[in-house]
Amino acid sequence: MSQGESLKARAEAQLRSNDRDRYTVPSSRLYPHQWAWDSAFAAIGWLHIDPQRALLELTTLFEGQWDDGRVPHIQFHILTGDYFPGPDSWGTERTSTISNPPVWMLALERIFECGHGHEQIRAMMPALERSVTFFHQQRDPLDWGVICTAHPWENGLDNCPAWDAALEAINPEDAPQFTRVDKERVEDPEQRPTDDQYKRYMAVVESITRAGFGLGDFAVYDPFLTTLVVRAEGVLGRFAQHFGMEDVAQRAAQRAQKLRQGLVQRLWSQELGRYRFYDARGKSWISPDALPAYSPLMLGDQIEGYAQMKATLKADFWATWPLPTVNPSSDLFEPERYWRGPAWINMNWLFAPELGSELVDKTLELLQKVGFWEYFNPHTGRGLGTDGFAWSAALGLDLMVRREEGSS
Ligand code: 9WN
Repeated sequence: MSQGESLKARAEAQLRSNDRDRYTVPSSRLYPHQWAWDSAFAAIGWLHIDPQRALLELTTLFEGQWDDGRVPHIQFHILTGDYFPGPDSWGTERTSTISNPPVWMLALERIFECGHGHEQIRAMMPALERSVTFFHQQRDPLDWGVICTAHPWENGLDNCPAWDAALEAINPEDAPQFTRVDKERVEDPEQRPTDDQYKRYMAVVESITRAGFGLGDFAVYDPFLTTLVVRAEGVLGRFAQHFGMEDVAQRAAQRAQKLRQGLVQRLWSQELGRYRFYDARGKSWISPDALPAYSPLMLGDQIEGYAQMKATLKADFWATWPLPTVNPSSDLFEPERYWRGPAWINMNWLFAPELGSELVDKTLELLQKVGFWEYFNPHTGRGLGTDGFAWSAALGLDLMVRREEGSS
């Protein structure tokens, strides 16, 4: 068996071990429920094993969609009490109250372009559109034409330095009493957020509940989430064109255009050569030299700053095991702490089409050597967080297939 074949076999075994029949858990030990963006990434892996299983992953995900269109970031199909915060803390029966980057659209596109699920996707079109318009309707409090994230967990980059200032303004004492379970489930609790951060996360959850599940005390305009909403609109538009739904295609194009303009007019900084975040509650700019600040690169060479950002990522962010989530030369860089420096496979997968085959080769080499960890020290390659992490396996599998197809 070649190295590639053995990595494929291991990725498949990993996904099967995280499989809960209708959905995939990110990690059996640390995250034993259905997370939205993890599930979408898992579907991309399932596509290469069993396309029907990939579609089932996403139809299960959409069972949890709220009437206002939001696809909740966690669905608790089984009430086990083995993850904190569970539904009681969110004030719901079965879901969290925030969304996640709409990468389910990217997963569906990958499935679609491999020739599967056309009829199911056609039937899902109204739900898909609502999953994206939710962000326009409920995540732009200043009417800037950009999307904000309502909780550090909403854009998925929980501990990113972009949230520090806005979280500082949250009173940790507003959080109810709670007991964390995550720290017992990783080898080294130092790699997880601190207790003080957790109190602030829970205080933000409380504020969202108080706001009737609208925006609470945390609202940070975010180039990463905005970029992924633009990409989701692109997929929606292409699906709509394929199905002859001209009105849907037109609406998606208009919304995408508005966000592209908003990104450049509101968040681009010529001086820094990257995009900034803006705290809509504290009314202040946040400009960490972190990977998500470069994410509009994913929109292709027509976006402002494309060449400059690409050059920076290929120089400053080119660690032994790229891509670090914070520039290693920044004071904020911590190579082993959650989203403050480690490399993550989903970020590599998202950036790979623009950064090319070297990134894909390095990513696959890392997975081959170290295994399907949650995140990785970008200098040493050490696996961090939890092992047996679904999206590391699923996206590794997809990168392998793409490399073989010559389309990475
Ligand atoms: C909170 C499941 C999720 C990922 C996030 C990652 C982490 C949860 C946590 O795990 O967040 O949602 O408990 O830390 O940061 O991106 O979706 O894998």
